[in-house]
Amino acid sequence: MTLDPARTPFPDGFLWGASTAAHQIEGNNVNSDWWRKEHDPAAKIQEPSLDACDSYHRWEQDMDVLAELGFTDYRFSVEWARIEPARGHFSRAEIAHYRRMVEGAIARGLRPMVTLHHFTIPQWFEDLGGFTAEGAVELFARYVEECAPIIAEGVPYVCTLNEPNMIAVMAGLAKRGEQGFPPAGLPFPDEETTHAVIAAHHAAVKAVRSINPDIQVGWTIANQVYQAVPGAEEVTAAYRHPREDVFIEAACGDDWIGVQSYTRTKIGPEGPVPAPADAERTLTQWEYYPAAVGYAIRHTAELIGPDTPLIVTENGIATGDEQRRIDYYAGALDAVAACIEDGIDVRGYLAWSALDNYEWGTYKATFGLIAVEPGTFARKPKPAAHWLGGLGRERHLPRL
Ligand code: IFM
Repeated sequence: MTLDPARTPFPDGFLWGASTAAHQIEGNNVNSDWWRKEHDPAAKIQEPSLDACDSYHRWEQDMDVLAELGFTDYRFSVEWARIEPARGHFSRAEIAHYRRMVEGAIARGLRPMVTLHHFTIPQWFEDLGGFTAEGAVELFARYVEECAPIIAEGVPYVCTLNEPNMIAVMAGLAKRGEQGFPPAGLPFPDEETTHAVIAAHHAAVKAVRSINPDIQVGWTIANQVYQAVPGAEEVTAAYRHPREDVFIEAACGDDWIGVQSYTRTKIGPEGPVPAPADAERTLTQWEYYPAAVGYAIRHTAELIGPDTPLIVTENGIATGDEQRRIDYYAGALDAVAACIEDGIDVRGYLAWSALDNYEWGTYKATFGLIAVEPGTFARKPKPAAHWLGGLGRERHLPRL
């Protein structure tokens, strides 16, 4: 794939990075709800996270590799279950650990984007009832305030909660005692959880701004790219609203909003329509559809309006075919560039994920730009990592 020197749509300061989440890469997150779930046979989780990528100890190496590859930004999350392993006990050591990570990123020329909550919660918070428990929003806000030493200096972007719509979807499944997702589309989100996470986000935005008003704070939405089969436009809008739009609307007034997309979902008059049997699928069984991110950006921008910048905070593919991974990123970046050329304020592109990691129940769905050898934890950048990192340096787009 040759680069087109005439096509450099990315503005100065564009975030060019990769994303991770603590539970998926750190290993031994023993005080979290997920750790307990992974060891509960009734939860029927394929495999536990165990040591993950051992990034709790190897974060310096992760950052070295990303910086050497040419990336300028690194999104990682701090783990509430480590910072507050027991209610009201805040670990100074863990706070210092995450501060070292922030400083380590800056020292390597990587701007840190810090996510405060990426799916996992402390087990004690889960025992209370999670986000819908009495006082939960205040407990989350208190945790955010305690993160001040981590984020107060040198952190340009903070994400409060990652994919709140998926949190509400998972809560809906759990409340109804259902296991697994339907063949297409998403289960109905729990409405109480939807309200609770929106309240938690608003409380967290306030807390972050009082820590440092210069921090750009927002949250990141899982965009499913619902595409209406002709005639099903109203059904599609009604299907999408509780699963996505309500969370985008709740970001009004934030400093930015995160777009996270991987594939699309077609909606017909009766609801979601599975992709045809012969459609190309990735290791997560999602339809291969690199254009998704462009649709996700356009829908988000239309809903939130021109005053809120967008950042692609996750986008990528689970595959073992390294050429297909590059093809996917090339197609996705082409779509991102077209959005920028059309005047949409997209400020960054962060790939999911920096490393092959724990994909919520399995290590088989390899989303990583960097492979991690089981047992030795050796990091090995894949061709897409070199390609994408180099593109970050050049800022020219490939000619497709
Ligand atoms: O791995 C997840 C991540 O934790 C949240 N967004 C989607 C990714 C791929 O499924």
